Amino acid sequence: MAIDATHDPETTQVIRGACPHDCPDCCATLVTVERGRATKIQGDPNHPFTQGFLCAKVNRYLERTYHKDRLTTPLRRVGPKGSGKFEPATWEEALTDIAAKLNVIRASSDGPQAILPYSYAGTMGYVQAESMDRRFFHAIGASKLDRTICSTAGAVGMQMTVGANVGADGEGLPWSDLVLLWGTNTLTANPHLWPHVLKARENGATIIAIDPIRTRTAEQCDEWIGIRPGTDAALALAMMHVIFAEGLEDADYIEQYTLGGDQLRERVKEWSPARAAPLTGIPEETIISLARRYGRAKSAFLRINYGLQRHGGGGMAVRTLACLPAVCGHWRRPGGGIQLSMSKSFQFNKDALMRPDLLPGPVRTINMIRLGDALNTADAGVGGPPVKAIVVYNSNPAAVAPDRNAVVRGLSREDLFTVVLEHFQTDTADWADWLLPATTQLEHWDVHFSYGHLYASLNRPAIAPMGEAKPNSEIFRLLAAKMGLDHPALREDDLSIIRGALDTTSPIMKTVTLDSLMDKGWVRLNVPTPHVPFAEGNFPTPSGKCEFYSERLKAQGMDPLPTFTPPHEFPETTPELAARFPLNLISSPRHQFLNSTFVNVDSLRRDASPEIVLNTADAAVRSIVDGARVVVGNDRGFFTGIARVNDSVREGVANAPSIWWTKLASDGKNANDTTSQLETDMGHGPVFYDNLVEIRVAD
Ligand SMILES: Nc1nc2c(c(=O)[nH]1)N[C@H]1C(S)=C(S)[C@@H](COP(=O)(O)OP(=O)(O)OC[C@H]3O[C@@H](n4cnc5c(=O)[nH]c(N)nc54)[C@H](O)[C@@H]3O)O[C@H]1N2
Ligand SMILES: Nc1nc2c(c(=O)[nH]1)N[C@H]1C(S)=C(S)[C@@H](COP(=O)(O)OP(=O)(O)OC[C@H]3O[C@@H](n4cnc5c(=O)[nH]c(N)nc54)[C@H](O)[C@@H]3O)O[C@H]1N2
Ligand SMILES: [Mo]
Repeated sequence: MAIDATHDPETTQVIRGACPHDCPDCCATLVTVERGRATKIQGDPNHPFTQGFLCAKVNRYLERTYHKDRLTTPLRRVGPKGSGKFEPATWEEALTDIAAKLNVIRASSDGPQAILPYSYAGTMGYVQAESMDRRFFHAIGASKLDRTICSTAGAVGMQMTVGANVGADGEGLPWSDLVLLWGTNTLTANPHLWPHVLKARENGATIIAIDPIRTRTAEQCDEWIGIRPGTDAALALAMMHVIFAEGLEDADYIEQYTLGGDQLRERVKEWSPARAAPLTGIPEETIISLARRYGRAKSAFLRINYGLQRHGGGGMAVRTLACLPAVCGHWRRPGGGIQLSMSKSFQFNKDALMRPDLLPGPVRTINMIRLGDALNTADAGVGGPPVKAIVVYNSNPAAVAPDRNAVVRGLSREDLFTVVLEHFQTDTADWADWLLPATTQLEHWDVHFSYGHLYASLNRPAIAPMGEAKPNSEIFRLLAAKMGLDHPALREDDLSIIRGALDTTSPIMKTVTLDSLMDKGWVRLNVPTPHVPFAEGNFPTPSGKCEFYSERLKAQGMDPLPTFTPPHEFPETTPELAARFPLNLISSPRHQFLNSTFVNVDSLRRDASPEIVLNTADAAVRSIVDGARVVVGNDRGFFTGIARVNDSVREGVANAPSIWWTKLASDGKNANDTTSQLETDMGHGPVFYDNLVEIRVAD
């Protein structure tokens, strides 16, 4: 059977692709196509990191692709705003009307900045997520969107400490002697790391989960440390206290490759385990034992992910944890170090993709997590004109953005012109004036980086577009032409865009060529396996060292040394709020969903309803029994769900596996009815898990 043969309707073919979803794993896929129809999707068994299996969700990708509810023609709103009532229209009608309306706004006194793009990571592919779309919005001079909704707090925390969001290579795990899965639910959010973790265990490593929730990952670990949310920096500081006090640091590594060792040593003297214990909710002995194990290990792998940085002090927490491997010299060896993300190892040519040079001049930036404020304020919350048009693609803000009530209030504005590019009629799509059908990964070209491994991948279209669906890139090309924009960069086809993305002199990208990608579907960056980035320092910071002490943070008025920054909503610092709302709600991904994607796939949602997991003690004082219908709320809003009472969450914490489509929940709400638009200490990120609520039995 031919792999990637030219499309021949008479034969069975296997087409190489890449999973587009927002997940560190970026699996290499093989799609079997029979007579033009995809009949099977599987992982590529030759891919060294993802090794041929797919997750619970992407195993259902064909069900999603051929779903009866796929959008197949442009749709024009006919009912009142938000009613979700549409009628089919032609592409010509849709593009003509959208172009005219956007041109009117551009020419009005509000000007082009009244137009706001809103996108995130429905697909991670460069072509469909950050190429023609960005060129289009740059060319018209629209407001820019600060895409903060996931990772910026941690990314800045890493940048300030090790210099960039570069991490330890998961393929080094077999050499690890201790693995800390710290604020990450590996088996759900990053399942292809797990076989590598198991290799470490086979070789004798201990695996420890540090998470307020005993997740399915924590259950598989040798130990679960149930930390209080938002207190990780305090734990790391106390660990360093013990490490320095007992001489477990790597003095030579500190001397050669770090900045501010003496100041850090002084700082952590303040952080005895006795001080950290009540803050973190972890017994002193556990802190001491963890510190000793970490200090005595030779090659500890610290896998953090984005869960732990969704708190007010998230940037500082990541920064503080990122000091640990330098203090103990774990970076020296394969399997040692810290990994938040591998993303900055990839050096695709972003300027060629996005063409910032097309911008007519400086434009304002709107933070995507403050969409509620941006849509409800005369100056969009940042100065300048109100937002008069929003073009949403690769995102479902009416479900995923914080402070959902404010977002929906904004989307309901009669004077807001809303265009949504989608596969399905999502919660956001219900608010559209125009709803445009987009292709899925099986139907378009793309090129991918990964944030969990070091392989770039190519995605080839396996099947023809469903109905009249078009790739995002094509929709923006057509819209640009209709609006009279004639720059050649707005006409480039998808393969040329990919060529441009690969056009770089960066040595790490030397192996990543269109030929190599066409040949095998994926290719490793030009680094050895495993890659040990900081064995001899070479940190991409201003000083070239791991910066325990950061002049850059000091210049921003922040503490230049690692410290503990409490959450915005925290009993010790906001006691009155905590008295009214004593439970910390975490709303992390449900195993079967990918953010709000896949929620409408029946075999994944099954007949489930939103659930809220409570600790037995917290349930008892509220007379909540397992299976009861409960209301979770605070001053921002509320949502309902079915209580699950057990000890998989620590006391004081509740967990609402997310992110539900509100229209598939009986109350039309979800966890983001309770989350806030507050920002993290670094990177202007969201604080989804820094969220105090009260829970009671529903009436
Ligand atoms: N199946 C599935 N996979 C996914 C996703 C999905 O929706 N579904 N989403 C993808 C995306 S967009 C991302 S960003 C990643 C996220 O990947 P992860 O960061 O691994 O996922 P989260 O579930 O957000 O957070 C991980 C864990 O952090 C814990 N946590 C929350 N607060 C704290 C804290 O203060 N300290 C500590 N130590 N732990 C805390 C949560 O209880 C949770 O178990 O996953 C990706 N993969
Ligand atoms: N309460 C709470 N809220 C959260 C989180 C949480 O843990 N708890 N997690 C946060 C995180 S980490 C993230 S990353 C964000 C995720 O937020 P989003 O990036 O908005 O993710 P999704 O909800 O998956 O929505 C993506 C949408 O893009 C569409 N899509 C996919 N591919 C394409 C394409 O090629 N073209 C077009 N036009 N559309 C496409 C999908 O159909 C889907 O509806 O949510 C955040 N919100
Ligand atoms: Mo994310």
